[in-house]
Amino acid sequence: MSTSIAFIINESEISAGTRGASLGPGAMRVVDHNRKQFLFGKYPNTFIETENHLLDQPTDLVWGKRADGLAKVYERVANAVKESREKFDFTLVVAADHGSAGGTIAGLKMANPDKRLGVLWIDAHGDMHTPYTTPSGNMHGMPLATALNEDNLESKQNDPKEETVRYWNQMKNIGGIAPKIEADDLAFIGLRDLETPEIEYMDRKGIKNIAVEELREVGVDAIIERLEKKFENCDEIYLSFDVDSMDPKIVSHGTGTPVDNGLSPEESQKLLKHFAGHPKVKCIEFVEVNPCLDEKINRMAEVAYDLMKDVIETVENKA
Ligand SMILES: [Mn+2]
Repeated sequence: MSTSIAFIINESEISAGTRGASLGPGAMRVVDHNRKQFLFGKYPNTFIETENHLLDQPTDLVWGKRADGLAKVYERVANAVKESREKFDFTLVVAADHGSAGGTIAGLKMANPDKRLGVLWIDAHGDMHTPYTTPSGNMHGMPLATALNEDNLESKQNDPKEETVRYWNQMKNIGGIAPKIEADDLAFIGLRDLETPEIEYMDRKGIKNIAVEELREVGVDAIIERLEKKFENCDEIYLSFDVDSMDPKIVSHGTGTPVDNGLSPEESQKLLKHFAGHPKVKCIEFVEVNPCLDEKINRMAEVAYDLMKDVIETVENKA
């Protein structure tokens, strides 16, 4: 019996600070076509309806920009992921910006409310901001706080208006389950651009980051071993791969918020292949390819595509 696989394509870019990530999934399809792999055609594709038209208008939700639209996208992503999780062995989410990944986590939890869900977040950023702490109001920096049902009022910086808070609470409570994950079951690799409220939150909760230098020093295998222990008591693991976890000087700057000194594609590949083959991993997400910002034409999409292909091949050979 082979493993059943499905794609969810989410072109929502309303929570990023820069436009263009909505073209990321398409840029990866271009690579697929040019390489004559036809991977996207091999498995069912579900497209998420976006609210990207809201970007053609200013928003007055300063500390949670376009939270009205993102709340709708969350709901759609959560329902699609839930359904896919119930129907298929493995779901590959190819998304634009990282903002709606909280919807992915919600969907996985909604499919199995009694299961303990672990999250491996490979990213340059912590994505644990809230409307109360964000310096920018860009909601792609907040998906993990929705999953954790966290306002982080201890590190409060802003006074979001009532409407923003209403949509924020809606996102935290999707599926009637809050929180979706516990801080103990969250692991980070590659964080190197964190703001004070996020650092304070991590310190309070004892959440650790595996820095790029540390990973390089001890080796990917030792990191995998550590993560295996970390997720020992989780029933399921979701892996979210933000391409900005990788080094823009090695890959390209084809992503909204590139940060120097990131992972190499080889290190990323080793991590992704291990977890793609992991029996507890049922969903992996790729996010934040932005071909509009790519100084090497479509390089970021090529690298992300190759990693995604490795994931699919690994999943296909999973028992
Ligand atoms: Mn991210």
